[in-house]
Amino acid sequence: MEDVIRRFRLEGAPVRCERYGSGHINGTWLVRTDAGRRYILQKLNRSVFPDPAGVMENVTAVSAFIAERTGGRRRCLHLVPTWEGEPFATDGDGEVWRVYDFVEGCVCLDAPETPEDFYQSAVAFGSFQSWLADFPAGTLHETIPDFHNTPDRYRKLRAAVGADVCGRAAQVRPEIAFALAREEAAGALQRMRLSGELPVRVTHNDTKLNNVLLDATTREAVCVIDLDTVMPGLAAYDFGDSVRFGAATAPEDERDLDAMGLSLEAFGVFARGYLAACPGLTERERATLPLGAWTMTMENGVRFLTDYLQGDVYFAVHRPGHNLDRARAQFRLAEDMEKKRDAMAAVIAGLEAERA
Ligand code: ADP
Ligand code: GN1
Ligand code: MG
Repeated sequence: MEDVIRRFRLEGAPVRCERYGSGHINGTWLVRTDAGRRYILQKLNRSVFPDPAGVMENVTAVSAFIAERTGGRRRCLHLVPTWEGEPFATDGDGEVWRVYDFVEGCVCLDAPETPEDFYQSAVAFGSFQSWLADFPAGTLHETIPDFHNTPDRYRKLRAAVGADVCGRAAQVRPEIAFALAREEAAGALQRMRLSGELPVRVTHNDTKLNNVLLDATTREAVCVIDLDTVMPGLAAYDFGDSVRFGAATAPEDERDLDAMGLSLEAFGVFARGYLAACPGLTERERATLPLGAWTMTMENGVRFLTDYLQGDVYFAVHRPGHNLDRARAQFRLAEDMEKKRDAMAAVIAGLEAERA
């Protein structure tokens, strides 16, 4: 790692390098230099992102577009090039590394500390989508094909159950049955995307609260990070994944399932911020936001369960059974959302009435 960091155009010589953050995909380190500068060093997950050059082209283009659109230095990520002027470096093992300026003076939260934090994250993700409304979507690489193609996620689950490479399927029959019973409903958004009923926009696609930075002092939204999955998608994905993660009453991997549910208050807070930042959503898009929350919750549950069956090869795990805990928590959350479907729709309708 010492060797690779020296290939980037840092200010000062690196003096410390420590693991950082709670992402599930890339390796992330915080680097300090003797000039007092801080940087984020990342090792891109090569099995998740088979085309790293495509990922880096997307990140470069999207960051430049937002920088120009907003004129704010802290509004987007800034890549630090290598001494040769490249956006990333490849080491002797074929691993791909990149460096970002550390965005100073921010907090990155795994759970909102106040409703206002969550509101600000809605403003951040909503603004992100609004800023990218005229981005030439056709130039984006599809960094992970079928990322939010929920029926395809189900196909992968069924294949994993069939292969059962770790012999774990027998012990998770109830979870498999829960998922399969909802397969048809979980495919609704994808069908609406294919039929053209919902417009395809440039979306972030991984809108967890810990993919946004808030100012440490004012607690206002600063910027959206983790741009590896920026691709054409539906507004309901971005809205939905934020709700899944941040409007839940417990963490994504909660083991006490009775603690897991949807906070309708938090749902309302997020919806208010998102609709304010994205005023151009169509009526149909607004109506499908609750479906987005439920679909993203089911989809993540299916993905965690699939990864558990495959032997934990995709998401970073920190304890035995971690992916199964995550799947169970997502399914419990989805079940609670089913009970609160009408209430979620009423919240959206209420916000629309206020705006009219
Ligand atoms: P992953 O894909 O593994 O989730 P992220 O790009 O989200 O990786 O980075 C992991 C964590 O590192 C983030 O949640 C955030 O805490 C921190 N981080 C990433 N980039 C920056 C940055 N430029 N400035 C400050 N913190 C950052
Ligand atoms: C991953 O990279 P990270 O930790 O922000 C995943 C998301 C999941 C999320 C679940 C590229 O997000 O799709 O929703 O974990 N990212 C990728 O916590 O697969
Ligand atoms: Mg992340």
